[in-house]
Amino acid sequence: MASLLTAKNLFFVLVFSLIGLTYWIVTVERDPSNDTAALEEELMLINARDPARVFDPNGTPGDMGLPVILPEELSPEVSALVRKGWNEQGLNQFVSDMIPLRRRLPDVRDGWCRSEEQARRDRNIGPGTLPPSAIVIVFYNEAWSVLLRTVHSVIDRTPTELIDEIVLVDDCSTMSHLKDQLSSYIASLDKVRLVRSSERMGLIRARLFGAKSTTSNIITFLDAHCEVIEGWLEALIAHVASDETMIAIPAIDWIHEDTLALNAQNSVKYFGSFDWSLNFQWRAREQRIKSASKNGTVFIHPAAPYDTPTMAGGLFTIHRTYFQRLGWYDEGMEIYGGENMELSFKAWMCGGKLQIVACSRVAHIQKRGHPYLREIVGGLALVRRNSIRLAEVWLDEYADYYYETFGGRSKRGNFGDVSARKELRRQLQCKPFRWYLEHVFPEQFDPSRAVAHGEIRFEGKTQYPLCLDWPTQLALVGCHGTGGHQLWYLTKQGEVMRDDNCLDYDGKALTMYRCHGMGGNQAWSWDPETKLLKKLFFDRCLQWDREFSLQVCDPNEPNQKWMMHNFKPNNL
Ligand SMILES: [Mn+2]
Repeated sequence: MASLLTAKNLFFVLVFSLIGLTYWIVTVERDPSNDTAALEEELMLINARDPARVFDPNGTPGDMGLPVILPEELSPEVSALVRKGWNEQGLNQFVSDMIPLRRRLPDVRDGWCRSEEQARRDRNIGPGTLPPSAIVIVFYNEAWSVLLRTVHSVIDRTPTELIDEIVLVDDCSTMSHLKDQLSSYIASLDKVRLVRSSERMGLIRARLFGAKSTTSNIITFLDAHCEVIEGWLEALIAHVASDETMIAIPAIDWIHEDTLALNAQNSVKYFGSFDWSLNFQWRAREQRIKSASKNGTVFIHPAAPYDTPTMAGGLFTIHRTYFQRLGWYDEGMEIYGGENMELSFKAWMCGGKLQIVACSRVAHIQKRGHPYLREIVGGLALVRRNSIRLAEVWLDEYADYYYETFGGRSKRGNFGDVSARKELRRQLQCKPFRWYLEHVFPEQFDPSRAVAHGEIRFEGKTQYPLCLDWPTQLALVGCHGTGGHQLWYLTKQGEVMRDDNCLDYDGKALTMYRCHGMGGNQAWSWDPETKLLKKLFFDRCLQWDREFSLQVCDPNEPNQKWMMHNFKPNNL
């Protein structure tokens, strides 16, 4: 398992030890007798000390989504507080706490959205005539300021007629501010209802617990660390109101996890994708916009709703009846992870649609690390188990390409009983996964069309077998036979691909680069006879001699020989 000691792994070991150490220092070494008055004084100083850095037009930090940047010099007490926030929340809670629970955000929608909204209202489609939605927000040990800013943003920036109720689901939090303090705070808020679970359910079951506790026909899910933008819910509801099988997703803007600045430049430029490890990914829309305007005779505005093959998972609007018909989530899945893919695949495969409503904008804090999983023993193994259930039920013959990412089908382990989920799929008469790939996500790399896939093994003389490995830097390390960083695909276009990244040679440097699909620096050929891996155009072959280089091709040079597996010449 030499690959365990790759640079990336070492980096993570280092980072986690540092986090552990600082946490220890903060919790153990902190003197509880420190007087809080001095601390408060310093906080006021932070606010006042450097007005150029803490941009603050109305005396309120973070107003209009502007960044709050802490001074570089902080007292040990404040530094400890800042670190504590990061450790517990995966975001800069200290900064969040400085920002009022109700802050203004700019209306970042495309101008087209406001005219669409007005046109709808002129046709008498709007608040008062559109069906209202329940808004379900699950939280677990969320920071007070982060959770309440989510709730207030919804109340302040949503027409009240569109809100059936706001259901806060406490997934058995342990932090004291989420007990009586929260109950009494929300008692004064109109339409907000708090339900609590007496045991940890996990995000997946907690969302369903909240959804099933409402009677609303339309359910909107939000994460507990969001701030909505004017017009967000109206656009979502208007889009699903007349189409029961439509799942509408807002464009997700980014609240910076360190400064809590609103960054709303890019959200509508992406659609939801996935890699063959079944991780959610974003992918640029550019090509899709181009080809739509090429084929179409009707101009489609870029701010109009657009198809997305997958969803990130936390934010969407769905008809209760449709969610129910699709079998809700797979409740055999634990905590979180994989449920977003399940809903995405089955919505498309079973006759529905998934679209991003670009006029609905919700800003979201992407936390660092996985705070939701942190206290779960074997949290990341649970995500894999969920994904295996997903693959078993929905991926057909493509399931094996997922299993190869961790060493194959024999390494699946115990994933529980999926027979009820398979029966659900049969009853709904859903289409095959291949149909989904061809019709919903044609630009996705299809591993069944790979010319070769598996490890790429060095055939020169070495003490033990070495394989091409790419976590963050290209390396040659001991072959481990369990996929991961050693799982490669040779595509029809000659790309040597791993996780959407391709082996790239520009005449000088050999690197891994995001695959661009245009050949050039990323076009290679592999000959199963000579085992040479040749860079086309430069007419050089990949050689390893304690380091990588490209040399004049020589079929008698053992250091230029590379073994690829599952060679399928018909795919050339
Ligand atoms: Mn989230």
